[in-house]
Amino acid sequence: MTLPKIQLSRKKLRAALILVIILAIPVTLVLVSTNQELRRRAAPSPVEVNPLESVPLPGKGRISGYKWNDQNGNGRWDTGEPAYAEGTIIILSGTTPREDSTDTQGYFEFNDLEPGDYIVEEIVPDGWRATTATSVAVSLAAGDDREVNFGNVSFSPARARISGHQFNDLNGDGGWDTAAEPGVGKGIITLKDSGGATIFSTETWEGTDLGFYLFEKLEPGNYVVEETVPEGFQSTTDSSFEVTLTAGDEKRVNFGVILPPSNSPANGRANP
Ligand SMILES: [Ca+2]
Ligand SMILES: [Ca+2]
Repeated sequence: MTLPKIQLSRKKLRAALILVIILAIPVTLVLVSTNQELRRRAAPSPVEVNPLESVPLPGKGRISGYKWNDQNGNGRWDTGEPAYAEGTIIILSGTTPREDSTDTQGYFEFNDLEPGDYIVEEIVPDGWRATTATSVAVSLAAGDDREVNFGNVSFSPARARISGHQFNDLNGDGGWDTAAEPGVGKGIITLKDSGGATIFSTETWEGTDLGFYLFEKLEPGNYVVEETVPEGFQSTTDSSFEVTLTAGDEKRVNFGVILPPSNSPANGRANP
């Protein structure tokens, strides 16, 4: 038996192709929407109470959020910083506190809450310190959906840190006028031991907290922190500083640079 031959004209083929595309559009839209939802959960905004899109049960409200490992301790959830799993979050209302643990995404939630005033509180584990407020007041109206996030950083009192910025010292005075002088991203800062051997080099940040750098989990001792002056710039501070760290210290060292020609004074001023 031979099957009947199906012959389609070019016109019909084109029409069939258009039909397939039209049918595929709603599927694509659903996939995009799902991806956006996943991204929202994976990268929430830090430390603010924001109304979300989803709606709790009629007449009720919801408070949810994340706890994250604020590895650089700056109070913001930066790209690459992981969630904090199994943290404890408590919500207090009158005399009936409720408790939840963060899941593997660092997420917690309190659903179907009566409208009213709540305090959301995190328990900071041993060996960690909070980098955001540990207690946040939330006023919940019917239908409200609020987000509260908590940052924690691992902190051993026996370890120490050195952090700071490379900044564009626009007025060339060697000091960082933070309101008017932006940081300089992609600068290179190097940590050396007291003998001058390089321990580690890092790039200053781009985007949020422009120009920031950090060396953490350092043993107490003597170090040298040194900048590489970005191409085209010259220094308005010393380019190298000796730093002595004792247990638990956090020392800040800022480096000023400026684009010549300018009225910048001679190099070699002391770090403010
Ligand atoms: Ca951070
Ligand atoms: Ca300045």
